[in-house]
Amino acid sequence: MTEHTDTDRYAGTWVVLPTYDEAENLAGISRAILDALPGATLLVVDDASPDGTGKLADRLAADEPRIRVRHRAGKEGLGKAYIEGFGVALDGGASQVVQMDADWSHSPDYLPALLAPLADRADVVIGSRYTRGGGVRDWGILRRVVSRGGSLFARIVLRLSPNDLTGGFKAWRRSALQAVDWDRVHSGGYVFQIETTYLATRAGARVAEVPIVFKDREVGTSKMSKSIIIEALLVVLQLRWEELRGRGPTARMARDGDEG
Ligand SMILES: Nc1nc2c(ncn2[C@@H]2O[C@H](COP(=O)(O)OP(=O)(O)OP(=O)(O)O)[C@@H](O)[C@H]2O)c(=O)[nH]1
Ligand SMILES: [Mg+2]
Repeated sequence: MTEHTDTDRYAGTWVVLPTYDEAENLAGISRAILDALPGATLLVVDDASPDGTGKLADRLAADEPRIRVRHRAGKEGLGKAYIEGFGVALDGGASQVVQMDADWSHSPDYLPALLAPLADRADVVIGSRYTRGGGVRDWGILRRVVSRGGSLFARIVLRLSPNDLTGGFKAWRRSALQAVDWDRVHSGGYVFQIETTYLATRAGARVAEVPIVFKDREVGTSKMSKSIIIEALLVVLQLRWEELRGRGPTARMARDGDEG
């Protein structure tokens, strides 16, 4: 009866999948996610993709009750899509939530390993390229330096312990999502990943890393640009500045056994 056990095991697990022009990837990645986590709920958050990803998601959801779709009016960036998606998952009763990309960069094969530390030792788990056993495939030297350097910069400036702060493959306990003060998030774009790990850490969440090998997208278009890098540097400095001025986030994490 392994099937039954698996379903029980991932009931209450939600995977939030933001999409913008992922029509070529969505059907396959959705199937792979639900195969990896049989009892889970998959929430697609689509920002009115011009390529019809949202309509495709509706068709998939019509045939598969584990798939839900949240349509947003227009492209507002990854961060806004995630904040809305996390809210929907919490309202839906999620006990743990995964965030991941729809372009196969984050292999669904890692999902069980990513979730495992939530059972005991972590409140947030980062799928990490920069821990032993992790890595990147198909990236040129420039992209490697930017990603690695960005993580290192944020790690030093914000005094955080994870090695991979810019990756977007993460798992959250419900209590960790609830502990983050989402109104504090500055960034709509990619620095969102740094910011959320920072906010979770300051809120009192225990953060763990598990190794992943990141694969570059094969279809669709990349959105990395110079302005994204500059935004990341400025936001990291701003977070540190606010903290030095005594206006940083405060501990809000409820521990098991705490009241409330
Ligand atoms: N809902 C929504 N999803 C987005 C938005 N921007 C990106 N995404 C999705 O977020 C995930 C990560 O975006 P990517 O474009 O793959 O970002 P990346 O991995 O940094 O860059 P490349 O893979 O090189 O393009 C993918 O599933 C995108 O479809 C957005 O504005 N709204
Ligand atoms: Mg990508």
